[in-house]
Order: sequence, then C-alpha cells, then structure tokens
Amino acid sequence: ILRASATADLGINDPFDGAIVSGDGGRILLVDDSASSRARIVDALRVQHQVDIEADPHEAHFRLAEVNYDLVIVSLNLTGFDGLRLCSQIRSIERTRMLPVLAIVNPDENQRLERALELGINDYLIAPVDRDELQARVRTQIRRHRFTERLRETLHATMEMAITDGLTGLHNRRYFERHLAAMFEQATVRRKPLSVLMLDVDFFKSVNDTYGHDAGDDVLREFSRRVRRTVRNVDLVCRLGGEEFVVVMPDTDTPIATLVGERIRQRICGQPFLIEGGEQSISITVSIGLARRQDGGDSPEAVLRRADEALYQAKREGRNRIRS
Ligand code: GH3
Ligand code: MG
Ligand code: MG
Ligand code: MG
Repeated sequence: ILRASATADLGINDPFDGAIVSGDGGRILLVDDSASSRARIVDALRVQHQVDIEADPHEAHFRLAEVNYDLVIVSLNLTGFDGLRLCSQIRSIERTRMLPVLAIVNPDENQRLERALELGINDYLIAPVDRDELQARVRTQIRRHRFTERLRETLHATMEMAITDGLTGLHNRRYFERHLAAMFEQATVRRKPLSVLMLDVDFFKSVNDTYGHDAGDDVLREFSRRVRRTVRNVDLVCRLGGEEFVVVMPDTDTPIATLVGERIRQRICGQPFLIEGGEQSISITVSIGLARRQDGGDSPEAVLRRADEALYQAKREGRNRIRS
C-alpha cells in the first residue's frame, strides 16, 4: 500500500533514503475558487487522502493556523485574491513555513509561476491538471514532508541528548559552559547581579560503598529534584559530573543567594533519602560554595574559581555548610 518502493522498482536510489514514509492518507487543503477545477482535483485525490476545500484564501489562512496539513494546493488563478499572496503568507508564518505548497497555474501564466517559485512553492501543475501526474506529485510532496519532519525530530532529540545529563535529566556541563557565558554577558550588559552556587555531596563515595552504586544513582536523582524544586525556573541547575552540581541565579545578590543555598542545604540534610521503594533510608549532606559576579572586569571562569574555592572551604570547615 505504501508505494514507497516505486523508485526502487526503477532500479534507482530512493530519494528518502529507503525509509518507509507513506505518501498516502494525507490531510490536504485545496484552495481554489473554481468549482470545476476543484471537482477534478478532489476526484483524483479523495480515495487516498482527506481533502478540505476552501474557496476563500482568507479562510484558508485561518484553517492553516488550526489544522496540521501535510500539503496545501493553491490555485494561482483565484479571482479577487492573489494566490501568490497566500503562498507568501504560508512561508512567512512559523507554523506553515515548512508546509509543502503545490500550485495550480494556467498555461499562459508564466510570470506568476516564476514569482510563485521564488516564493518557495515546492511543485506546480498546469491546468487542467492531469490526474495521474497530480497523484504522483502529491504523493511525493507528502513523502518528502513527512521524511523531513522525521529528520527534524531526530535532530531535535539528538541535540537535546547532547545537552542533557542522562542520569538526572538536568542540563550537563556542555550546556552549562555555553549558557553561563550568555547569562554572564546579560548580567554585565544589564548591570544586574549574578550568583553561582557550587554544590558537592558530602562523603558520597561512602554512599556507594555502603548501599551500592544503584542506590547512589537514586540519591543523585532525588538530590537533583530537591535542588530544582528549591530554586526558580530562571535559575540554571546543571550536573557538572559525579556528585557535583551548579546553580546559576540571575538578578540575585549575595544575601539572597546565601538564603537559597541555605534552603538547599536544609532540604538535603533535613529529610533522609528513601530509595528502593522506601526500603532504604540514607542521610545526605551537601557542601556549597557561593560566588557573585563582581562589577568591572570579572569573568565566568573567575567566578567559578571563587565558587570552587568557597566550596572547598566549606569542606575543610566540616562540610554540610555554605561558604562564600
Ligand atoms: P567529599 O565529601 O570530599 O566530597 O567526599 P566524596 O566521597 O563525596 O568525594 P569523592 O570525590 O571522593 O567521591 C565521589 C564519588 O562519587 C566517587 C564516585 O564513585 C561517585 N560517583 C561519581 N559519579 C557517580 C554516578 O554517576 N553514580 C554514582 N552512584 N556514583 C558516582
Ligand atoms: Mg571530590
Ligand atoms: Mg563529594
Ligand atoms: Mg566531588
């Protein structure tokens, strides 16, 4: 039913990489104000696809904003409205920017066709449309669209994975390094304070040694949740690696950052971590180093270094505390 192998039958490479992407069962919007032309097109497509008809391009515009179409067929011969304008609207709106457009043009409309091609229509047919040719072009456009969407989704997922820590779901060090520079820049330009908390779980090695590595992983996940819930959405929480985390707080000066750090510390040590469905109860503490962006000539690296030094001071002075 898929006819995905139509090109394979010809002994050439499939343009969609051999992926089985159906060009059937599409949701199509047909924008045409000529009843005879509409009837011809619908008759050719209605067995394989769901075709919505719209004679008014203004209405078509609204429909495109609401329905997820696979393809739009636009007649460039609409009376009272320029089909070219609809083509350009489709391309300028984010939602329909990638939507395939198939134009229907009269044989004597070369200039309009050229304009339409420049506006980025994907394919065209000369009226009166040939039934088989219409079916083939529609199927190919739908396949291409679905294939491209799939690639985009894969790319998006891959990019997400590259900046996410697999264990905790927090952003990872790669994301942190890129993003800190931007947050730092923003704070500098807007002359706003920016605070950084460096967190390190105390004696985490002994958690692993006593309860096992899986229990350790559970603790890190629960730790991440508690930290994330304690701070604002605009605060950046990342896992730098191991049992080390960082919180970056825009528009936040030392007194508030100290309060937030203290709240995190209390939420970690105040309630034991339940793991393996509550069978194990583990008490955890965290040490925190705080640093603030200094006015004039400070750098992200320098702030991180000071937060790190403060963290090690907290460790030296007995752990389960915040230092700046
Ligand atoms: P300190 O109070 O000085 O920070 O002591 P610590 O034991 O927390 O520090 P140390 O750096 O000696 O040990 C960190 C431990 O974290 C060692 C390592 O096995 C463990 N670890 C690192 N990454 C993971 C992880 O993804 N999962 C688990 N379960 N353990 C991890
Ligand atoms: Mg360590
Ligand atoms: Mg540690
Ligand atoms: Mg550590």
